[in-house]
Formats: sequence, structure tokens, C-alpha cells
Amino acid sequence: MVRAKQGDRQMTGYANARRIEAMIEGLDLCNATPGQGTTRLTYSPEYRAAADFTIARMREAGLSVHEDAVGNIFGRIEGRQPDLAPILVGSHLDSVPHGGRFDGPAGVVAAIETAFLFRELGLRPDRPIEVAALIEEEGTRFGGGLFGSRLLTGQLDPATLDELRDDNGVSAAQAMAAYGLDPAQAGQAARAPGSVHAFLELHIEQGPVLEAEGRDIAIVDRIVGLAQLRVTVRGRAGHAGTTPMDQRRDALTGAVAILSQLPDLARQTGRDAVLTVGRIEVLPGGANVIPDLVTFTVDLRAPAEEDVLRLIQMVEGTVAHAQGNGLTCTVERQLYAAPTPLSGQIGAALSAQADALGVSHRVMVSGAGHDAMIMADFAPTGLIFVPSKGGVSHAPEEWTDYAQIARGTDVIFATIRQMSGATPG
Ligand code: HGY
Ligand code: MN
Ligand code: MN
Repeated sequence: MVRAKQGDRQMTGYANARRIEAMIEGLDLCNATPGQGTTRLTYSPEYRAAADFTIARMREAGLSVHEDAVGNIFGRIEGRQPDLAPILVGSHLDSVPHGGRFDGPAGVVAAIETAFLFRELGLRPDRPIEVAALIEEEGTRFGGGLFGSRLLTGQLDPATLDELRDDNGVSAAQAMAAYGLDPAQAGQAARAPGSVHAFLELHIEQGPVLEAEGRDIAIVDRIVGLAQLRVTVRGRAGHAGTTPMDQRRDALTGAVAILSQLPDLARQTGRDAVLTVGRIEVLPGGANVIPDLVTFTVDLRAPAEEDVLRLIQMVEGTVAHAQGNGLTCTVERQLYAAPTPLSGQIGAALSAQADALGVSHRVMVSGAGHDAMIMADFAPTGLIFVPSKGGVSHAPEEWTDYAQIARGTDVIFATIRQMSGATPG
């Protein structure tokens, strides 16, 4: 065990911060926008490179590796009792556009580092352990998100893979086939209820609290409810110069009338409700053409389920009210996840291990969605955060010190060592 001093606290650490750094930097080379943040879309060439890098590190750590029918990657430490349901530990490999290098990979790398520690310390678990690298958590390519965990838990119907399309009109099924998978087999990614003993995830906080309080980690007790909607406004194309203003069916004017009302809906809801329009597309996109089709996304979240549901209804009502004058408007619900409590038992285990390791911690509600919120309906789930510099995330400036990830990894490692009944030999 490595002993490191931090201030006057005797830190006891296991994880190798240099190895964590090498893995995260290595993953960040698998990136479509080097120098402009991290962009790694599911099933893209960059994603394949990241998957291959992950598989290589998993094998170095002594794991037997399996890629499931949809591209989720699992590295397994066999247990003395191989028939016991495994403990899964990991996060996602995909990114938002021009995001940071830590959102997702910090958790995948912490899980692989845990496997390295099991091997180096000669630990053998009673219960199998699986390190997981999941696909399409962000939904950047196909919308919605939480794909890999929803397919694993059977919460996403594989039939939708034909309907979900990226910006180039490529369906998730077509992208899977191009990636070398068989979309007809996607249903095989679903695991049987009870087949996972627990799920643990380390993630960056993506907010300012841990840094402001000088704490090492947060133990998440709840994840806010969230919904992702897709609004479509249809009008009629026309000539910008020859169409009188009172004869237009301008889809963009209609969309702007809706968009200008949305932020206030969240403010009216209060209680930490938030609403974001992150993507908008105006077609056909000619400067001298009256737009006939506008689509935009609405991401809304709140800690209380009644607030999430009420916000959805208010958005749908606002869109319906914009109907008429030759405009037709629709709202599609791409994703809905209720506010999710995480396992108190696993939270207590994480807290006890953090105390034993001298890692400072606090409880926190997560305003960000995570695979943990899907897994929590399937198996007891724990989630810890490590600090984000300046609270920044989903941006190239995202940063977490590798020593901070190592401290969080220590807690994940020690908790899994205990939960799996691991002993030397
Ligand atoms: O949107 C989220 O909260 C996460 O980054 N997917
Ligand atoms: Mn994210
Ligand atoms: Mn994430």
C-alpha cells in the first residue's frame, strides 16, 4: 500500500495515478476533434480505436474480455464461485461534441485500474467482477442516450435501432452493421433480471461543489429525473424576396416563438428545475429561403418527479399553442428517466471505505444523468464523483487531477474488494 501525505492527513492509496493518466491520455487520442475538445461518437472510427485501446488495457490487467451484441465491452475477473452474479464497475466511452476527456473515461479507467490492483495484490474474489465500457450514454449520435445500459437492462427495445438516426440519416442498426455487429442480435445484449449483483460507477462531478469544499469525493444518493424531447415545427418553404410577410408559414418564426417561452417554464417550476435547448436545425438552410422545417431538442431535469412531468406537459402545451397559421408542431419524447435513488447499502459501504482510507467525502444529488440511473432499476447501484476543476464539463476545459481520480479509484477498489469477498491467493 502506498502512503502519500496530503496536508496533515496520512493518505493511504493503492491506485497508480501515472497509469490512470496514461490510460486517459491514450483514450483521448481516439478523438475526432483533437485540439478542440473530445468528440467520440458511438460506432465511429474513433470509438473503435477507443474500444480496442480499452480491450488492450483490460487484457494487460488480466481480464478476459467480451464485447456484447451492441458493442458494450466487459472485462471479467473470474470468481471462486463463477456462478454468482457479478459486480459490474465502469462507465461510458462515448462523448458529447467537443467535450472533455474525463466524462465517461474516468470511470472506465478507474474500473480497469481496480482490475490492475486485484492482479498486483494477488486478490481473488469469491464473486466475479466485470469491468464495463458502455456505449452511447450521451446520445450525441442517436439522441436520447443511456443506450448501452438501457440495452443491457432490457429497457430499450432493439426494434428502435432501425428508427434512431444520426445527423446523416444513418440508423443505429446501419451504424452497428458498419461497425461489424449484427443489429438482429442486439437483443442478446439484454441480461436476465438478477444476473447482476451490483453496479458501481466513478464519474467526474461536472459541477463546482467538491472543489469549493475541498473534498475528495461525493457519494451520490440520488440522480435527478430527466427527459429529452425533440420538437418539430413544419411550415412552408418560399422565396425570401417575393413572399409577402402575411402569406408566410415560416417554421423558424414559429420555433422562435416557442423557444422564447421555454426557459421561463423551468424558472416557474423552481425547485432546481433546469431546461436546455442544445441542438437546433433549420431546413432547408438557404439564406434566401423561408424555412419549412425546424427541429430542436429540449433537455429538462428536476429532482422531483412531479416537476419533471409538469415541465414536460408545459413544454407540450407551449408547442401545441404554437400550432396553426399554417404551422404544424410535434413533440417526441426521446428519453425519460425518473428521479433515481441509489443504494443506501452501497453508499454506506463506499462511505466506510472512504473513511478507512482517509478520503474525505460528502453526499450529493446528481444533476447529471448517468448509466447508474438505468442500472439502479436493475441492481443495487453506487456512484461516486471526483472533483471537476472550476465545475466545468461538456467542454474542452474539463479537468480532474489524476491524483483525484486515483483517490476515487481507491474507494471503488476497496469497496469492490469487500463486496466481492476478495482475499489473497
Ligand atoms: O446529460 C447528462 O447528464 C450526461 O452527461 N449524459
Ligand atoms: Mn456527459
Ligand atoms: Mn458521463
